[in-house]
Amino acid sequence: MTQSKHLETNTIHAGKMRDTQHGALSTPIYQTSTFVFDNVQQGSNRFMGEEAGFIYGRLGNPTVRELEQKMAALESTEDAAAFGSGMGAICSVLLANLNHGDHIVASTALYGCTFALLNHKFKDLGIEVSFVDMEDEQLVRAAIQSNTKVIFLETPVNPNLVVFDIKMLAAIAKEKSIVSVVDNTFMSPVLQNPIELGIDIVVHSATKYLNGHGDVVAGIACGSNEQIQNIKLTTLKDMGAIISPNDAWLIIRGLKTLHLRVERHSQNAQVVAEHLEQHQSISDVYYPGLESHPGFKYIGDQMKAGGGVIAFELKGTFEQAMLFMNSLKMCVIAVSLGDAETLIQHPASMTHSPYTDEERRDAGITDTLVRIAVGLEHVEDIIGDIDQALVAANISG
Ligand code: LCS
Repeated sequence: MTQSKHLETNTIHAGKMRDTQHGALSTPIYQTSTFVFDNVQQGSNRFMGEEAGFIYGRLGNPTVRELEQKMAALESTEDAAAFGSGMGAICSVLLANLNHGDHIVASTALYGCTFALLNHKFKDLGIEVSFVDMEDEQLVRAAIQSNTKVIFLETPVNPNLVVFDIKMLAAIAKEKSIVSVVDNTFMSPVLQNPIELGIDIVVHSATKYLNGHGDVVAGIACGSNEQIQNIKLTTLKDMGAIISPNDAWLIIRGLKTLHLRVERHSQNAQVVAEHLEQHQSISDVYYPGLESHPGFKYIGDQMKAGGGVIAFELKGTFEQAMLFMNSLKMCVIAVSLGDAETLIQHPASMTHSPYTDEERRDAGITDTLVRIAVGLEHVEDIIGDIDQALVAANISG
């Protein structure tokens, strides 16, 4: 495996298997469900772990393995496991580290389905959950119990872009011998490396920036050999949320341009956020790249830039906010983020609809909040489309 200290090189070369048979430059797609053994003894040895080699598609695949090794290098850790969705990764990581009677501390606002998993399903399974404002160290410390096994957070938070102090939270987790997990989907390894800041496991919805082209749903978990082995031998193997070799290949291809795409997403978003902030029709803009944002102090140290997602509130009514979105001509109304196309959505009725009204209020997700995942189009076209839609919605400010 060729590994460099430069992420740009690793997105292309790290984990790369060499096709010794034919010399293919592009990684072969091993579209197979099972692997043929030379004899019974070899099959038995592989099952017993006495011989390296592939066994069966749910237990591993060479194309998937390349993606995993590449992601381990990009997140500066030992190993990774790939999944069929971000939720598959999150659920598998958490259930590998939590049992009935254990407790997890999570941030108040999270992606809607992560929140639903913790607040609904885990509670039903007898796993205790505390949601805390992780900006406040004392609240986090106060939430920790003798049975706390995991701290879980997203930063920046989906959808309102709150930023947490990763180093501080990782230090608390270490001190208390709790496994720390960060969802790094919004930043990608180009902008943020939680493991270098002391976090144990990083998860991603690979559906977003990692793949980057809006044609795959997938997830990744990155961590120590011990952690990944535990996940692979328990929840990945037995719950089976695996990625297909074809989707792994698409992500390997997407990763080759990860740094270029994420840098441009972030540059475009910075320009759009600055434009929105001075626009008379907008009351609030939530984007960590703006000096006015409380997360701005983490830029440079914890995160290299603000990323590609912005949330904002219009000055008009709820109906005008909907009219604004319906009036866009180039930006499309769609959930997800990290794609070439600029995507706009309404968290309260879409990505964060699993929250009750009260839970959404507690998490700071208002009914008029709009989230825009800035794409790779020319930034003048993105701003032009937003401006004409604000005029069409008759939001005067
Ligand atoms: N974590 C974060 C931060 C996410 O934004 C998402 C999906 C997930 C995990 C789950 O990943 P998936 O299973 O979809 O691959 N976020 C979405 C969003 O904001 N719009 O649509 C999906």
